[in-house]
Amino acid sequence: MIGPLKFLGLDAPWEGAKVVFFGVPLERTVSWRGGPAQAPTAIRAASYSIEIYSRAFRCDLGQVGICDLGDVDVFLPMEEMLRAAGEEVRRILGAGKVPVVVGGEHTVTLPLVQAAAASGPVQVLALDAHTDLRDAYEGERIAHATVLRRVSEVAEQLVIVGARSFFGEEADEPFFAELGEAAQRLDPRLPLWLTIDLDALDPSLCPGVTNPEPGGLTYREALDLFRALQKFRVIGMDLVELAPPFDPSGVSAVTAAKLLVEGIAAFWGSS
Ligand SMILES: [Mn+2]
Repeated sequence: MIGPLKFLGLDAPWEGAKVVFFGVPLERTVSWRGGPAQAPTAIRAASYSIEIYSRAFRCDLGQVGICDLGDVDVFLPMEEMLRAAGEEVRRILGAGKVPVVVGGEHTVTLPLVQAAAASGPVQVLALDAHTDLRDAYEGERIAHATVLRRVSEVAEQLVIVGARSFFGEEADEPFFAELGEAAQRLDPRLPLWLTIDLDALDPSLCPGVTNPEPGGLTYREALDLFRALQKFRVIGMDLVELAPPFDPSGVSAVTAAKLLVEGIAAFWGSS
């Protein structure tokens, strides 16, 4: 017999782990169609269909030391889910380890960045089709559509790549960068948090998201970006907004799992 699903089937003991994986199945402020609550389980299941070796970054993830803590309790009120996620990140960073967090809706990124910023200045790179820069959304200041506004208030710097859905004149905001200029915009002296909203990718390769938007990044472009980020000190990452019910093929969950493999290999695969 074997235990519950673990990301990539890997579960190093906490003591020796370098990367600590957990899920935040939050789904409370979605605006069109749901599903992100199912994402952590879907990503773990999909991870069983991919190899743990990254050819792109020449790394065997079996050697990295990855432990999977499971998920934050889905039945908690939203505020408590967010608080629990932040506390977990604080504990992981405090132990000198790397948090890799899967949502859930994009709102989960806020407590993660807050936790990272608690010990010093941090910069954030967001991959997102949407700007998520509203000040409030349906009366709420903390929601998936406001999350990057709130992050921008906590982070030393925010850079958004992949945005192609704007709600007004916010295109003039200073946060947006083209794929090729993202690395130049970041500060090499500051620790970096990477948040990946899967809708940044083109919906042809990742249709199972809450709000798909045509004209997105290719998988290879995402890997090129990871390569460009290798010279930064990436201290953690999250991946959000997978909506498994909207992709009966399951390929979106596989894409999500594979992207996590490549990210872990690129940023924490050596030394
Ligand atoms: Mn988003």
